Amino acid sequence: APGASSETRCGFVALIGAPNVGKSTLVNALVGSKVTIVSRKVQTTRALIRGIVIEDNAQIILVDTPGIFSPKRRLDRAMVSTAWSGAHDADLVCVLLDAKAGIDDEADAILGKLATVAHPKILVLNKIDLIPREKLLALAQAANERMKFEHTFMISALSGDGVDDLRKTLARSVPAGPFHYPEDQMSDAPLRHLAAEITREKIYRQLHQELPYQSTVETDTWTERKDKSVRIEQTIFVERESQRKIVLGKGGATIKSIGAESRKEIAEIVGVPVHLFLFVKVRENWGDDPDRYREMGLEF
Ligand code: GDP
Ligand code: K
Ligand code: MG
Repeated sequence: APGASSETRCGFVALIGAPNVGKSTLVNALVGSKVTIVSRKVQTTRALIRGIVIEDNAQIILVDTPGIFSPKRRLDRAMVSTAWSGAHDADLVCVLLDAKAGIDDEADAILGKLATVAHPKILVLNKIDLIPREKLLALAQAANERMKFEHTFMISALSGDGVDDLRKTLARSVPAGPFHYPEDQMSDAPLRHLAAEITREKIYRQLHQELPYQSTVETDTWTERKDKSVRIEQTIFVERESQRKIVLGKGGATIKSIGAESRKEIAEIVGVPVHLFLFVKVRENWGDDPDRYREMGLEF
């Protein structure tokens, strides 16, 4: 029968790499829809987020991880160990390098530690739109001298160049077995979580100079109304009163514009009109509170 489990393949693919190499952009490009948020800011991705895509009768479950870097704060340590646990739990590991940055200290440390991960590995050189081809080949060679990669891809997650070939190879590389998720599911994150993440992305984009990354967003209520629209209430948590003022802006101008951008994007994803209500609250030291990481889905 079509779709019988003996003919299908299914597996977990972890995307590992330094902050800002383009892991989240690639997950969205492979899925073909936004399932995880992207920004120029490091540590945008905090937990393991799964994007799901079907290709050639294979269900590929992409695990977007927080970037790997030398952790100092407690939240940072939790994020880095979460990233590595994502690699150990996967069937396959995609190692991303920023082709322009090459093997810098961060990439060097990650490659060193990856040599101890037994799973098959695929090397992905991303951001090829930013460098000439000769440099790429030298980088591919240098990385392949460090350990065995099953394949090497040179892609631009941003433009989509090379992404289809990578998806096809992933489909062939995951193990035989039945699908883990329904065929139409693109993410394991509930919509209310994605909606909160989208607001966080807009905060980062508008306030990347002024606001440190200690802010978090929660969806408090999600109510479907008779006219098919959705009313969503979210709270933005910051650590200090001064940060609350920054998020609000003069006369509430900043939060208004964050809300407008977020509402537009959430509405595109849910496909119905959205009424978004944002609140800003100060919650001191949440960055050091282990219960907060648990709510965000981090392991530590
Ligand atoms: P992550 O931290 O590894 O998840 O990286 P993100 O996906 O958040 O991307 C970090 C930044 O790199 C964002 O500004 C992206 O738009 C940018 N970026 C990602 N992929 C590419 C690419 O292929 N080319 C270029 N030029 N920029 C990219
Ligand atoms: K980022
Ligand atoms: Mg990310």
